[in-house]
Amino acid sequence: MKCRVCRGPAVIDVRRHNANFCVEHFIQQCERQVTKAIDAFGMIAPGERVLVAVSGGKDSLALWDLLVRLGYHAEGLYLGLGIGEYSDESGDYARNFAVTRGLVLHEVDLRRDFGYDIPRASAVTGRVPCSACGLSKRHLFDEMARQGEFDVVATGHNLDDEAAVLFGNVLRWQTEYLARQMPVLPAGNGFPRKVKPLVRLSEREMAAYCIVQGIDYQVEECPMATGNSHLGYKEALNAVEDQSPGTKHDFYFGFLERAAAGFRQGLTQDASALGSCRDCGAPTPGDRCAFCRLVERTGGHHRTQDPNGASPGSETAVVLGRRERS
Ligand code: Q46
Ligand code: ZN
Ligand code: ZN
Repeated sequence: MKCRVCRGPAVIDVRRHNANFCVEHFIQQCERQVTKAIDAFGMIAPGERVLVAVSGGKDSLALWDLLVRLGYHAEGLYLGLGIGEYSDESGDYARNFAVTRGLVLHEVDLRRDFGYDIPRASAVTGRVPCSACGLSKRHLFDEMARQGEFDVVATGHNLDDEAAVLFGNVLRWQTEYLARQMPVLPAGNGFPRKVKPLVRLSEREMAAYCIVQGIDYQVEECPMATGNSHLGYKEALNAVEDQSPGTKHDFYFGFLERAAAGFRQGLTQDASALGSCRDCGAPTPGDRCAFCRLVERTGGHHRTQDPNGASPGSETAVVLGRRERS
């Protein structure tokens, strides 16, 4: 197996590109795919401040690493979800990555800062854990982006994730979701832009990227994901991809190029201006945002005072390493 670029010994085959790469040219290939996604969808402009949603898994750490390599100002935010050992370990991977590279990692811990965790939120709401988890993540990433003056929040969703979500949405013709399934959600109404720079790279490539770059990551998946229908969709798509490499890419990018605009036309736009949550100040159509209502239902509390003496309501952040402002 020879590298397509230099003919040296290859370490990975990427069947959908019908190509093999050595370490150096595989890293370049990953950088090129991220650059291509960023440029094609206008994800990040030069000089913008990027907040990376860091879970401690391969995708988010590879994304952070790639953005920094490409010269972006990228800081991380890790959320402690309180999901047993999984959370303890994933936090260690995120911190270790930041410390060894001298990057800034912000940290919010649901139990410490708000007095609840995801298992408790799931129990009191009677809904699947991912529902309270998604709500908490969206709220806290948006809040950190506002308070830290980040222009954009970047998440590590890769091609397999996006194709699986698309597959699920198509199977049930979830037209509202199809209208919103984009690699970029523009900023608006007090919310930051959301981008997915890994959409041109697969899960396998991200695992390989971490290995060749010496990035230690949490290999275990979240235990709460068991039974999640997306895992089944991924398996189904993998079976098709195996037979016919490139199908996942064509499915997802074909949708973006040829079908997504049609779904967006049917989207009902709510142009009404949002007010501010009376407890946390987040933009919300009601009096209090969904996150503050969730915290109350769990018997939790508002953010605890920053031990470093920052003003109430400001980010309780553990900042590691060196802070560089560009
Ligand atoms: S962390 Fe949270 Fe995921 Fe775990 S509870 Fe569900 S949403 S599965 S990416
Ligand atoms: Zn090579
Ligand atoms: Zn609120």
